[in-house]
Amino acid sequence: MSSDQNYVSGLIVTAASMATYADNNIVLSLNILDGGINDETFDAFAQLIQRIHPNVEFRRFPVSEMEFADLPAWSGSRMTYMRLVLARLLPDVEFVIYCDVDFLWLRDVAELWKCRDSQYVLQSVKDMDDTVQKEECWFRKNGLPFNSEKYVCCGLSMYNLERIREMKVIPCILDFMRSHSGIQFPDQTAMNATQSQYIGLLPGHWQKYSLFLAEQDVVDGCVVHYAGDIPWKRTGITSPLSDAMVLWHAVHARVRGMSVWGSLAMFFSVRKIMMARLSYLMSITPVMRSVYFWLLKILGHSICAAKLKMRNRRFSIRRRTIVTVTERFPLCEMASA
Ligand SMILES: [Mn+2]
Repeated sequence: MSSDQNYVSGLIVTAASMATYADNNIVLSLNILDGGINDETFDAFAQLIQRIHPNVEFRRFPVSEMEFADLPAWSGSRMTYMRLVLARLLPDVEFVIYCDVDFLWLRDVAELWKCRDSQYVLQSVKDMDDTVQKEECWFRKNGLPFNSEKYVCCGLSMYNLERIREMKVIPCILDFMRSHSGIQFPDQTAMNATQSQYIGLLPGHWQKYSLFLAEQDVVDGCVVHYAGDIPWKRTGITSPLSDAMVLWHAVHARVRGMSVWGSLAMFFSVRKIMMARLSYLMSITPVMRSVYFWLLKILGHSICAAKLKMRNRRFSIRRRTIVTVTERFPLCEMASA
């Protein structure tokens, strides 16, 4: 996992949920690529995870975005490139699971660990349709072959570091990024373009996108990726406060010993919370939905309506299910730092 101080809430939920669902008999070895987390915050975070899982060990690696200063920023930072330093930072490690910190684990990581297959450089889940379509256009425009069935999202990905070192994959990826302009998903695009024959597909439950999260996914157990839907960053009419987001805040609140409302209020104003929730409820209620989209259109927000319609293939999650999931988490009170 990689995080800076701004993403600490994400790191807490990602690691706490992984620890909660992980088999207690495994050693959960967490490698944190630290882009500038305060020491007090890191200690409070480590204590919290140790309270959740009996066998957890931490390794903290200071990393700097400056190493990748010549590559384009992604969502305002270069932390995405930290995946590329794993093979160097962990010279004696064969396999590693990399996980972004906009995740919520509702499944045992030990089960994913068993899926590792040494014929691949990288194993991951197919990306969402929107992304695959965008990438298909870009690949075609650049005269590159594209296999839409094998285009993966690197947000949660399992790497064979041994093969990466042997096959000199990293220089090849950097080279690709430096020689192509207008790359849409920096190192992910490069990984898919250069390693396509060494990519293994994982079952879909190892990455369910929050924008399309259904009740059944939660009940069956999956890993949720809040891709383009970060629960602590944006709310408003076009980023509605969905049930998937409420689920994230419920877990965040639980492990930090606060109320769901308290978790939301940490990041957003009351007005924004109300608007975002109302927007969500309107856009999932059958009749209201058409009225709402029509209203937005005549008020001159047609782009906003279209965006919402496109994103709004969300399903509702029952309150009972959210409570059941949340109660699996130990009630903690993370030292405020
Ligand atoms: Mn992500």
